[in-house]
Amino acid sequence: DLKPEMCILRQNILWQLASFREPATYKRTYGHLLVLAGSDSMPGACLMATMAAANSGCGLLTVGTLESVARAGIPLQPEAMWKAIPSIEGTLHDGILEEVESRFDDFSCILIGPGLGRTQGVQDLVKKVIETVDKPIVVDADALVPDLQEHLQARPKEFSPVVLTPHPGEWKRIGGETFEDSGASSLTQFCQRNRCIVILKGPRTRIANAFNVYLSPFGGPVLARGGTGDLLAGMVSSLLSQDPKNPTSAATLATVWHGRAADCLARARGNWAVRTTLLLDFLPEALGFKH
Ligand code: NPW
Ligand code: AMP
Ligand code: MG
Repeated sequence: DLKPEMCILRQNILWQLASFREPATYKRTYGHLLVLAGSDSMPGACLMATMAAANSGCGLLTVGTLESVARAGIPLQPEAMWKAIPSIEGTLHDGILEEVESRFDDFSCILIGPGLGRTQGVQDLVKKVIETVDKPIVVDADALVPDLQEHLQARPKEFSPVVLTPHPGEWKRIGGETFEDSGASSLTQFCQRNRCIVILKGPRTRIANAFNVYLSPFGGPVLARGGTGDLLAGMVSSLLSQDPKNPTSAATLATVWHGRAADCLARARGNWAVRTTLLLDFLPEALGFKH
């Protein structure tokens, strides 16, 4: 019985993102992410995840969302392709899958969750995506539904990896232990049981797969404001869309990059007079480029 230990992540893993791109590459070399996010009352979460994805390297980006969200988002993020449907009860529902069907083979990763809200329509969409779609999936925020473990266990074994990004409240909702009790063994067992990777967010974010647990010492209280998790979800899914077979690598790199950018932001601007999206301006500095 191997006891997993927590391994502390170091900043130097980011060299992988700072290194140059091969000259003979083009946009499709770098993945195509589909973001399923937003509701009539939370367009911002969808936008923040989309902006973070657009700023962290994915080659193509499609957003499947509501018409109200797309209307607000298009002028702010023209790099993304927007596919939109009318809402039912103010939220997205599985009708969006038909809307994006024609490009479905193209997607190398799906992010589901930020700002979706918690209607039955959202729960049905989450169940369908997890149980039937063979793509790498990042599950965040409102897509972390109470029945998530059931859906994960119903997902065919041979399907692509799933990464969960809960904060302690969402972790409790999906049946994880308390944050304090979620040590290395309990996290790896959760990952084995549900065939997933977990980024358990907090002041010291833990990343677990079925065998190992990593701890990120980066990021601080400047991150304690709305939308920082939506940015992280965009970054994890962007990196996963570029390297779909390496979910642990996408999860650890994105967490360290996000945390380091937060440290750069706090050093330059302090912890108080900042807004969440300003973190994106510090992504290059976190990789060692001059601000
Ligand atoms: P309490 O009462 O604080 O102790 P929710 P959410 C508990 C969107 N957003 N961090 C907490 O307990 C997201 O994308 C939209 C946080 C409470 O009972 C989601 O779609 C924004 N919570 C949606 O809002 C910007 C913690 O968990 C519960 C916790 C809801 O997301 C903001 C909160 O659970 C936001 O990102 C911790 N460390 N520990 C926008 N601009 O559009 C315990 N809890 O209500 O599901 O979580 O994060 O508010
Ligand atoms: P969410 O609650 O989903 O918006 O996610 C919040 C993000 O901010 C996660 O990545 C947390 O790890 C991070 N975060 C929040 N508060 C702190 C803190 N005090 N120190 C370090 N990271 C934090
Ligand atoms: Mg969140």
